[in-house]
Amino acid sequence: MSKLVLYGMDISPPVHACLLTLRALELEFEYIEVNLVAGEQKTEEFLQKNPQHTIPLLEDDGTFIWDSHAICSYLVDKFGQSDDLYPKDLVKRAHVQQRLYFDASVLFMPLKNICGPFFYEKVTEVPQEKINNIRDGYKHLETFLGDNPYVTGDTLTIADFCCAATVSSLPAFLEIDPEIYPKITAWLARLSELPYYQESNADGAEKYISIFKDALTIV
Ligand SMILES: N[C@@H](CCC(=O)N[C@@H](CS)C(=O)NCC(=O)O)C(=O)O
Repeated sequence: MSKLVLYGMDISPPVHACLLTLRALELEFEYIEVNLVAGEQKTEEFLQKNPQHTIPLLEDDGTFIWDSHAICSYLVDKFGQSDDLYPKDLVKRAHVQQRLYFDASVLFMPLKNICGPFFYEKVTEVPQEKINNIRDGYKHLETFLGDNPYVTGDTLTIADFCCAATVSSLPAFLEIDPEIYPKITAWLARLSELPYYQESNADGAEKYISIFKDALTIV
């Protein structure tokens, strides 16, 4: 059995996606905290492991994999007892991948584009356009969910973990109004029933949101 190490930080949404996947698969792993605000991702030692200086970073017996979407896919492919969380069927897999890319680009980048300047340059003014980008992501996700319990249909997959990890932290910048987004609201409530959800995602998301409470001005 490989020795897995996850490098992360408690408030990082993509780290939460990896924690959800690791715990769904009941895998043992070591967790190493990387303090981004202190710049620990830019040390020579970390850059050797991930020159893109991002967390999450997974170490599996000397192999380093970064980007939460790549990590979650790898974990299910390598260690999953079944392919439920990341189907091998080409069409089903394509649908999961579409949602993963949607998370990486449409959902996550608007979050990073606000929190990066806040943490590293102490920027507290947020242009309305950045909030509009988050709203666009909510609208698409609400449509994708339709009448399905999960983002790709009837089955829980890593696409739910990745999208939920981001979306549950985005209320730091834009509330998810249950009247406007009933499907997203119900989906997050459904995921929150997973036994490992609170520890893997909700605690960190609550902490993330609390950091931004009353800290930003939309201009
Ligand atoms: N698409 C990447 C995003 C990773 C990312 O940007 N992580 C942030 C923390 S949430 C980070 O490491 N920021 C530090 C940096 O970019 O230097 C993923 O899903 O893993």
